[in-house]
Amino acid sequence: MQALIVIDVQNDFCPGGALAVPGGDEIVQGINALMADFDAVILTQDWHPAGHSSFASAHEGRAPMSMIDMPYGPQVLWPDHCIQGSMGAKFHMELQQDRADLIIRKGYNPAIDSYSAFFENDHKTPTGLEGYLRTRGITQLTMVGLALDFCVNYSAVDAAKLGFDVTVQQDLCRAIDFDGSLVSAMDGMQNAGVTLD
Ligand code: VGL
Ligand code: ZN
Repeated sequence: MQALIVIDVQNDFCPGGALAVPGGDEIVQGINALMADFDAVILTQDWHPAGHSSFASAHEGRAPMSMIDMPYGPQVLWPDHCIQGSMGAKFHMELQQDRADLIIRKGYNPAIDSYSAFFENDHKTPTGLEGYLRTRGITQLTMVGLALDFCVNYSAVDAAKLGFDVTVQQDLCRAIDFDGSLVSAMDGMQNAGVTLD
């Protein structure tokens, strides 16, 4: 069983959004077309409460895109984005949502960010996606979406560590590319045994 996992194709990660990824909207039609090739389609949705601890605005005097040490490790402070129920948190209007078997939300814990679709950034707290995939007998995953160097990267590496057969289809991803993040993400995925297609 093969699943397509579509990571965070949401308005805030597309041009005009609060944390716009360059070209983020260019991948939508290609992702829609790919859905027919899979047994299961899963969408992930970054879903933060207002005042989330990953927002620079929640830390007095801190600028967006600066780093902070959280109890679970270093964390980039982001502009406010993907606030629960907001327009920015909605999927891109043209993303085909009807084909999705599961929509998994992440980043709802106010104290911990969650780039990965499998674990929060403490690398311990599960989202439940692993159990869903295993109970459905899904072993092969193809990942696409936003952003290649953050949520796609963390999701792909976690999935590979959990023993799934993981491919990232790069032409249907776009990156933030902040402070060397893209180069280190590509290295990390390669080392984890992710197939970069
Ligand atoms: C993401 C930064 C913050 C992502 C989510 O989807 O890659 N990046 N929240
Ligand atoms: Zn986020």
